[in-house]
Amino acid sequence: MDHKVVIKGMQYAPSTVTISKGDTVTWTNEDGMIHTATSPFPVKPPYAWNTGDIKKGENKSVTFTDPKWQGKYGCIYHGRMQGEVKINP
Ligand SMILES: [Cu+2]
Repeated sequence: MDHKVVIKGMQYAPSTVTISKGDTVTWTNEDGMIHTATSPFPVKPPYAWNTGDIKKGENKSVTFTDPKWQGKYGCIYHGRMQGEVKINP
């Protein structure tokens, strides 16, 4: 299953997505600046997962094959952006 998150106004919407293992989350950036969706939060390497740069109008997807990838995530460039992926057991 694919879950969609829109990035707009420096916020992830919805801020929390609850998914099943193996599902995909797709982020779409509607802001004029580049964002990422990157775990863990606070964002610092080594990353559990990372969309890489998402430019305006672009989509990037991550498939959550590892339950340990659940938790809060943020943006590499903007420290106050915060979202969360919950993975059902
Ligand atoms: Cu950002």
